[in-house]
Amino acid sequence: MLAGCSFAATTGDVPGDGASDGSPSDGVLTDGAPADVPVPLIDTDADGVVDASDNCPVLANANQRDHDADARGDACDRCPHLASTNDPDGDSDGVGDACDPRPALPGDLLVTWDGFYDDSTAATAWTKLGGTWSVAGGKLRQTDAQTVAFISPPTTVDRIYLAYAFDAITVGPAFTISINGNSRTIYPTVGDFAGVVQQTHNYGCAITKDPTNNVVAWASFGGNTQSSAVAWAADLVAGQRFTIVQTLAATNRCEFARATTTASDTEAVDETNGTMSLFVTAAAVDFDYVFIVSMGS
Ligand SMILES: [Ca+2]
Ligand SMILES: [Ca+2]
Ligand SMILES: [Ca+2]
Ligand SMILES: [Ca+2]
Repeated sequence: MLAGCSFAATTGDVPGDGASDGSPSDGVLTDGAPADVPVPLIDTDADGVVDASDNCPVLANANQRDHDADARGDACDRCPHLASTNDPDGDSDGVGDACDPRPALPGDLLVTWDGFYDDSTAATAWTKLGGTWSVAGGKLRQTDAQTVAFISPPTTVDRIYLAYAFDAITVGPAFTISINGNSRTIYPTVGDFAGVVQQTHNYGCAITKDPTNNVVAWASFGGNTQSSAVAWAADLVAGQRFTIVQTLAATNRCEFARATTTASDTEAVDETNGTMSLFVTAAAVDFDYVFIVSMGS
């Protein structure tokens, strides 16, 4: 016992060692001995959520959002839309291998992640053309099933890697519009165009319910050449979920998934850089998320 130290004779716990085994150095208040004190509640990132229950303990994220429900918050999840894919990140560029268009080459950068929560930037900052857009219930919703609708994030990227998921709400019927005096039938379609800045070419990936009622996934090359990647013998119907991943660099690669069925199509391109738009025609759709990576040159 130290002279003048009135509590040093205790055999009880002492705070701060992190142990909880009841030993004299135990920091947990369990036995009522004189040295017992409660373990301080540490909140390293000062976001109001103590470390022990914070899904990003060293990055402030008071809302604790975790889109893929893998217990890692969106704010520190290297693939916030794919569960349990934070690691590995082989090139250490902050984009997890599972969602990195170039997993062995550093320099890719996540520039847009939107889970379409109540404070989604899509509700205000995204550019909308046609359609009736809203953000509610964790979705970006377009509810006008008889129009041509576009929406674009306020993001321009060097080269585009794009992933998104959507659910069909209602589909079709097809309708006719006049473009430059020519009548054109608009079929139910959901997809994107990733375009080249200040040029006319666009490289898209989309699915369409075609005139034979099959679902066709296609890649658009140069804005006017379409090639069917797959014909799924099933209707695009309400309640179905689709995912599309587009990689636009030296090639325009489209990957599609509906339930367990996947398909892909690749078009050679010789231009890069651009913006992107989601588009919906003759359908009402909920987008669940959009994830955009800018690939380094
Ligand atoms: Ca915290
Ligand atoms: Ca945090
Ligand atoms: Ca997560
Ligand atoms: Ca990476």
